[in-house]
Amino acid sequence: MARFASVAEYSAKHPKPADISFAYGTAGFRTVGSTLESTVFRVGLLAALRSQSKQGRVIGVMITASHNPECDNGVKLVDPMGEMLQQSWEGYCTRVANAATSDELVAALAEVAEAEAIDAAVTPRVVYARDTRPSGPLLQAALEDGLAALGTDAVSFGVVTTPQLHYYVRCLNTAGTAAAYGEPTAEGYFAKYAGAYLRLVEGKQHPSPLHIDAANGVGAPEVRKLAAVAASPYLQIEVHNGDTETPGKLNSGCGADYVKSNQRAPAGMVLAPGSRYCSFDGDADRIVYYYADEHSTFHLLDGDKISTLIATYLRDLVVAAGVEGLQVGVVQTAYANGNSTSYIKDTLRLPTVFAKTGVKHLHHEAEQMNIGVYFEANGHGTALFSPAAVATLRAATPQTPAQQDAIGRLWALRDLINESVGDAMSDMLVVEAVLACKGWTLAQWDEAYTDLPSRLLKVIVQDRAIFKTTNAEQTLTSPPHLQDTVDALVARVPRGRAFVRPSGTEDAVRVYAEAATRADCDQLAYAVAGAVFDRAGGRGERPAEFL
Ligand code: NG1
Ligand code: ZN
Repeated sequence: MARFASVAEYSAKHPKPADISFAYGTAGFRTVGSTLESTVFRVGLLAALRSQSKQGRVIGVMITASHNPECDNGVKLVDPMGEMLQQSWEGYCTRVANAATSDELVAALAEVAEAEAIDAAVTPRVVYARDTRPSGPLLQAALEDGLAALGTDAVSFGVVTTPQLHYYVRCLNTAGTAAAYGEPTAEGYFAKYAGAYLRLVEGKQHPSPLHIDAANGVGAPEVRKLAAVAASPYLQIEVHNGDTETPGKLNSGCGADYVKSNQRAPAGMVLAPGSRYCSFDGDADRIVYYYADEHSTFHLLDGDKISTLIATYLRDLVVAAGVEGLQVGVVQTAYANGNSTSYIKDTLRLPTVFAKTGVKHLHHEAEQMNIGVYFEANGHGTALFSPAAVATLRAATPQTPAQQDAIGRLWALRDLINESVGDAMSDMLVVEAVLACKGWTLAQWDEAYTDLPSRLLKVIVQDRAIFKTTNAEQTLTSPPHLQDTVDALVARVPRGRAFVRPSGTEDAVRVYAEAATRADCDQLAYAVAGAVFDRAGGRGERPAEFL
């Protein structure tokens, strides 16, 4: 096919490793960085086709492996409004990545072009970026070959956070329309979020400094730039784990995932009681907060706590605005702490739904809501104002100065929130703004509810594909009868809850458990993990720490 005439020649420079098969999962392709060259090259080809299928609208490509170890890398496509790639294309990506030869590759591309009735005359437009990983430059070069092979009009944004790239894509595709999102430049990004932040906090008490663990990733330089624009005294930050140069440091003993999984402070940070802390992950799309109390006990404010904080503030503003027709809802996954769900339902009295793991699922559920707040417990999330909510706000006629103030704050919050994707820097500013408006310390925020003890374990099995789930991934339908075993174990402990699902990003099965006490929770988690191990040919040591 003439349109793919150059593909074979370029592809020869990036041969596919024969013994590896790739899958486009929850977070795109993600595995050991040194094995990904052919895949990233092919993602360049796919990005071009995706852009052509969208009549030349700009598609994004991000090279990152987020919170995963430094030796890993990954690549994902960003759709025109800055959202995750439409699910129906994930299969194409997997097929194209696994074509064994150049001929097969061209055939796979031709299939996509035909299935999507792609017009070859459209010039594809793609923007791309990467995080700080050492394998990034080589993979970027492979991506550039893929883009060149299809004559793409391509622009690099260099080394930026994942949400910054999502922002640029949305800005480029909405420029000059009623939905214009902002300037597609670094200055535009910082000005938009810093400006909205200052509109919310001006006149409020100045917050104490915020200590940020940047996971030794791209968030470190970027948040420093943000702070320079947002300006003291409303945002004073101190960046820790900001070394993006020394090999081996990215996400090592630090970052949001480490802090959430281990429920402890990152390496090199001693928490002073009364001080305020947060951690980003390696590509700065996740954030968690934490502090130490006067007994130096560690307290985590995870994605659930951030979600309830934002939902509370939005609900208060909606009431204060006195506008009919605005309704806040919350989307969680099964990993949300049970007490956060009860708090949203029983105390905040807001509607809440469960989505499958992976932000694209939460995002889609939140889009169904009037104002939808969504977060994964690990700190990845944001909020969305539906077109209906925006129209209601636009038509509102405030009767009092208080109502006018509340409506102004809702607009400012909407500007402050990165609606394309969860964004650690934007989320941080939202949290800082809400805390400043409420005059709350982290401990006061933490008082909303107490987390039930929880435990997340990983079991390595022969073939995780045999694990199939339903009910927002909370119930196993395969292997047969394993769910009955889980149910029986759960029934034994007060407030017990546990579920098993295959990871979408790692070759492992995840086991989550919670219960009224730490001892019961750990007992339950390890009993379920043991059952999974026995039933599915577990690898390594049988999980049995607490039995
Ligand atoms: P998997 O590996 O499918 O559990 C993990 C996270 C998700 C999401 C993705 C993408 C947990 C339990 N799982 O997915 O929430 O963030 O990575 O990065 O945190
Ligand atoms: Zn991330």
